[in-house]
Order: sequence, then C-alpha cells, then structure tokens
Amino acid sequence: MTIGQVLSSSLPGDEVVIRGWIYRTRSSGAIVFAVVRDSTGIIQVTAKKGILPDAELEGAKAALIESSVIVTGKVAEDKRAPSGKEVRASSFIIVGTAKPFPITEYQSEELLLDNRHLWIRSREQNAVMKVKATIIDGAREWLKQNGFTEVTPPILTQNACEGGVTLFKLKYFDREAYLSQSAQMYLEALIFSLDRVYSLTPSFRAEKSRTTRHLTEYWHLELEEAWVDNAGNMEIQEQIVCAMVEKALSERREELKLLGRDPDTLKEVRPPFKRLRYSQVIDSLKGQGFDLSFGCDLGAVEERAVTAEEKVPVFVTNFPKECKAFYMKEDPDDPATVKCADMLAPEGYGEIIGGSERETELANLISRLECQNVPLSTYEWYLDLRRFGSVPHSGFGLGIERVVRWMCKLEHIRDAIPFPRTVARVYP
Ligand code: NSS
Repeated sequence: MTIGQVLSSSLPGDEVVIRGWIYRTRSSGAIVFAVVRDSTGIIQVTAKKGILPDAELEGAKAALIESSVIVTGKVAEDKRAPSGKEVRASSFIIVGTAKPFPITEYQSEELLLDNRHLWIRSREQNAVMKVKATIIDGAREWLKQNGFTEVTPPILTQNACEGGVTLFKLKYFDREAYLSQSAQMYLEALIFSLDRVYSLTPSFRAEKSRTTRHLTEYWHLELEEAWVDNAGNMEIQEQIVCAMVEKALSERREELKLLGRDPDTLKEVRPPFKRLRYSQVIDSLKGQGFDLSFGCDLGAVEERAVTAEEKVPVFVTNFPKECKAFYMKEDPDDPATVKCADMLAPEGYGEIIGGSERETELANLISRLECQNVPLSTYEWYLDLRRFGSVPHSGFGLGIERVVRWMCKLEHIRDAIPFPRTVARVYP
C-alpha cells in the first residue's frame, strides 16, 4: 500500500505494509518514532520493544534518515502524529542503510545544488515534479482534443531559429551544427503534412546571464497551426494555458499548497486574457518613469512592472520588427511592427510564451534573413516551404519551467527542473 492510500483509506486496526525511506527518526529507550516517506506522502511509524523482534528494533534504532525500509504494522489513530494516523510496527526491515545524509535542515543553495541528486527527494521537489507532470498532461489532453499531432523534430540542427547569440555550437563530424533553440522551423515544415502539430523537446540557449528565469536547457512545448492567424494563435495559447491550470487545480491542490501557492488564486485564470499593444505598454511604462523608447525589447524589469498587479496572464502584441525574429509576419496595418504576441505570466513572473504569425512571402523572408546577416545556404529547405504551396500559419513556444515557476510560486526557475543547467552548473 502507498502511504497516501494508508492515510486516505485505511481504518484503525487494519494491517498494512509500507515501503519507503526514513524521513525523520528519534528513539527513546525501548521505542522508535520514525517518519517514513514514499512518493505519495509521509506517515509516523512507532516500533516498540516486545512487539517486534529485538534485532529489528535495534536495526530501527540505528537506521539513519534516508535508509530504505519495509514496515508491516497496524494502523492507529494518533492525534500527535503529523497526519493523525500512525503505523504500529510488527516488523521493521531495513532494506538499504544510509550514511549520514549531507543535507540537513538549513543549507546553502550551493550545497543543495551540489547534492541535487539527493535533494530531489525533498517534499518540495516531489511536489514541483508532480505539478509539472500534471500540467503537461493537461496540455496533451487539450492538444489531443483539438486535433494536434505530436511530432518528433531533431535536436541537432544547422539553423539558428532564435539568433546566433545563444547558440550552443558543436562539431558535427567535419561540419558545424548546433543544439536546437526551437523546433519551430521543423514544425512549420510538418504542418504541410499534418495541419496542426506540436512537440515537447529540450531547447538549448547559451544564456550567459544569471537570472531567475533562464536555463541553458529547458523543456519547450511548441505548437504550429496551418490556416491560423495571430489572433487565432492567441486564442489557442489562452486555451492551452487554461487547460494546464485547470488540470493542476483539479489534481494538485495539496502540492500547490505545500509550495505556498494558494490554489484559489489560479481560479481566475480564464479567457480572454488582456491584450496590450507594445506601444501602449511603452507609453504606460514611460509614465511610470522608465527610460524607454519604441524599439527597445522588454526585459525582466519591464515585464514585472506590466504584470505585478495582474492575476491572469497578459498578452503583449505588435513588437517592433527590429527586436523580433526574421520569421514573424509584418503587420500590414502597422508595418513597423510584426504580428506577434508574448504571453506574460501574472504577479510579475514574466514571459511564458513567445509566438507569432509567420511570414509567408518568399521575398520578404529572404530580405529579413539578409538584414539579420543569416547565411541563406542552410535555410534553403525552409525557403522551399514558401515555394511549394505557402499557407498562412502561426505558432508559439511555451517554456514549461517558466509556467511551473509561476504556478508553483518558485523564486528561481532552477527549482522547476530536477537537474538544472545554467551558466554556472552542469553537475550533477
Ligand atoms: O525564444 S522564444 O520566445 N520563441 C521561440 O523560441 C519560438 N521559436 C517558439 C515557436 O514559435 N515555436 O522562446 C519561447 C519560450 C519563451 O517564451 C520562454 O517561455 C521559454 O521559451 N524560454 C526559456 N525558458 C527557460 N530558459 C530560457 N533560457 C528560455 N528561453 C526561452
């Protein structure tokens, strides 16, 4: 039985067998109080002299935290136990002993990161990973219901989808290749076969900046849709984010609470989200004393100012052409800007989605690539997509860890991934 099942459905007097790890332990004379954890929760176990064999009691007394155990015993009500129930052991078997655990109560962030392979056992990390899996489930369910096919784009590529600055270069036999920053260009090719596609892959960015929202390797959920314009693209973004939030609210309330997120604050996340034009945002920030002009990209500080008081994500649309990627379609009604939208999470968490309608005209795409000094030779295949039945289409990329950070109220994005990769860290 899992500990969760014991807590939720066993009755006093039931005999249960639990398997897990010692989370806390103390003994006084002839009795051991151990708190045991498994993936589903924690429960107190008491082991008393006379009830279980002496050798097992001695083993229980000697066992340090994180020893793995199998406990058989009877369930009893106990008001003093953290969960109101405890297991009175008739057998306490140590499966794997533990050396003194390097992580104790108050630890530096560095020590926790050096011991990440052990720290992921913590209740906080356990809760974050569950929320993450659940929001991915929520997204996949929505995608299935809405006619998207999951595809498997390459990670090794010769294309710089998001510019050269953050590329991880590698030697590919006798050539140069990169780790993918985005599956977008491949997804664009795939819509000509499948109409609506998505992929969930790692994306790589050689981000030198140490911030609370940048990883060098992150999980990227990307969608691409034929026959959809920027407005339709934003509706899809709203719906999928709401599906992710709803799934977490229906399945992960306890985990959210453990992490300090009041689940009710997420209930307001329903469409439609506010839509602000970039120029409006710049004017309003200037009014607040920011030194900005049309053409500056929005950084973390500006994004925080835009969303600090919001409870629901906000779209910022129509960024100036020069601060966005070559593939974004110029807005015919406002040609200094492109038909794009960034979705910013509320409460100051900042950008979680970047998306746009794509440029469909071959000549425009070539001139945008040339302006950005991109060598055309490795883009020939991509330009072919405009030569053979070009079609209006849009898409976007959602950073899974950015969404987890917001929903779980995490200070730093590295806690949204079990083994974070940042400029300072690639171990363990
Ligand atoms: O650079 S993006 O804004 N856009 C793209 O890569 C498009 N090519 C996606 C597409 O249309 N298919 O990145 C998209 C999202 C962004 O909004 C963040 O949520 C996340 O990817 N992102 C990151 N998360 C964590 N760490 C880093 N360094 C990072 N960079 C982007």
